[in-house]
Amino acid sequence: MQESEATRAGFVAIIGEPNVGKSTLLNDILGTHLSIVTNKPQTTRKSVLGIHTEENNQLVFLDTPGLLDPKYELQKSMMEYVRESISGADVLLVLFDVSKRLPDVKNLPGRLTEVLEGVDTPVVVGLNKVDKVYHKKELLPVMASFMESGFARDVVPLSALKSENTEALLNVLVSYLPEHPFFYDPEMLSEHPERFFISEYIREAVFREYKQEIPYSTEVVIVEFNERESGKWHISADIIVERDTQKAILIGKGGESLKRTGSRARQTIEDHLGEQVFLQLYVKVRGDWRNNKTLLTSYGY
Ligand SMILES: Nc1nc2c(ncn2[C@@H]2O[C@H](COP(=O)(O)OP(=O)(O)OP(=O)(O)O)[C@@H](O)[C@H]2O)c(=O)[nH]1
Ligand SMILES: [Mg+2]
Repeated sequence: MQESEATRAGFVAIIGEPNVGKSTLLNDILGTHLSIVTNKPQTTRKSVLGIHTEENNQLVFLDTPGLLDPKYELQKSMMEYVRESISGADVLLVLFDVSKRLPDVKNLPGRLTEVLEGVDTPVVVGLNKVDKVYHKKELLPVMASFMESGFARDVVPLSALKSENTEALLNVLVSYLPEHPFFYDPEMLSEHPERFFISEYIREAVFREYKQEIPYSTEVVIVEFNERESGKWHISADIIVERDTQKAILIGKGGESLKRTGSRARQTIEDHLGEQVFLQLYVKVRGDWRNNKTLLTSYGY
């Protein structure tokens, strides 16, 4: 980059219903497993910042929790993350999953219209999971209606999973960024502390290992994180659940389930840190933590 050349830089909030592929898209753009992904909705709970720097452009993405009608204090704070991310954004990327149903601009989910009320930031619509759409022509009228209604300035069909059309999406998004110096060092991918990613990778392992309500009743708190000059890094974490019965399920017969979860998480953490890790997990019960404001604050919500 030459000093004299103008740079563009700004914030892109990725918003949408749960499970539409927001985190997968961020990871695809950054070319790394930054934001956790599972096949279950409500995986992302906080905004995850990811920085994509090209020659003269810097896009700072915020991957946000999927939109929902909050039933717990936890979910209220998740939606607060969405609102904050929207309010700081230069452009909004509203993502839809078109693999099962095509979105109808005249009948958008209430929580989406609600969160966008009074917001005049430009919207780019991403139609994700087109790898699952056999008759791609069906997308054309949907794209046209998003444009004609004035909801979107641009519409981009894509597949985050197969990395299809994400380059085109980036070009569109860049066009909405202001001329501005870079916000971050071009080498940086994110700004969260390592502890954040480690707790996320453990939560991802729990989401992948357990069914039904367990993932949703689980939080992860890093208790110890010791970098070592030589030898394995020591990490210990509490897995918080709401009831004794959940604790028993998490641990499993003879501790087998917890062991599997731990080794799954350890692999992801080692890939991320590029270091060998000794990971200790403890399961703790904190009744109704999802509604306990003091606990939620201490968990960073
Ligand atoms: N077929 C297909 N699947 C996808 C695509 N993008 C994401 N997925 C899958 O959709 C599921 C949800 O992906 P996530 O990236 O976690 O979705 P999200 O919108 O971040 O979900 P929340 O954080 O829960 O709101 C995962 O199983 C992904 O592999 C895609 O382009 N095509
Ligand atoms: Mg997500």
